[in-house]
Amino acid sequence: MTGRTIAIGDIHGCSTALDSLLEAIEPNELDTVVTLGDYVDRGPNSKGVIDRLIQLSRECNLIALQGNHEEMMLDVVQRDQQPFRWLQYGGVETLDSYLFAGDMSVIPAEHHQFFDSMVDFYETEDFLFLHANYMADEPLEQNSVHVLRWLKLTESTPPPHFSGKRAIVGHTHDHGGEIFDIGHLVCIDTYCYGGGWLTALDCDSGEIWQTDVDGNLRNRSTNGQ
Ligand SMILES: [Mn+2]
Repeated sequence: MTGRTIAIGDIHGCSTALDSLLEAIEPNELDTVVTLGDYVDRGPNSKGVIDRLIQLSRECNLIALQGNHEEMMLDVVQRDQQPFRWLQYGGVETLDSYLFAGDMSVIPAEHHQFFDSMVDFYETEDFLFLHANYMADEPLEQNSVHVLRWLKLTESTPPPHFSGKRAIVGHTHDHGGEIFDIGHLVCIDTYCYGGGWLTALDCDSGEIWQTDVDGNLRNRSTNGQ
């Protein structure tokens, strides 16, 4: 018996949405869950999101990708860089969630272990998973971090990847909160923190789960989707 392969889009501190989403999905030890990055910043409880993802890693096979927001955070909390850029892009909310009072020791060792476990991409027989974007004619391992973590689909929408695999990505949110699906590429960053949804996609069956920032599950049978 093989498990499901489920991708989860940009969470951005929306821990209540994540809790409800996982309650609906009920991941088990046979399932692979690929979180597409951007766990922290902007939303209300980044610390709670990381706590829940650590718990999730004990419930299923969790593959956690690194988003550009984790890169900005780790530049500050692990690499001692100037905080201005990160704070401008939502880091203030993240530090608040850790009850930051001037000392980075508020970030538990377990969280650093989680951050250290993040990968830049994940690939299966049928799918490519990455945070932001890809170069269609290159294997993912040759793609730059700039492309994989930062390049918006609005700057460059790639043609099908040469591997023939379908790409599942986040990072470029739709202001209307809807999934962007052009066949060879699916973006499931549906803007939860800004009034949209947190989206999970079962990549093989096409089943979709969505929750809002308050944890309400979207009823997809009555909305014509
Ligand atoms: Mn991003």
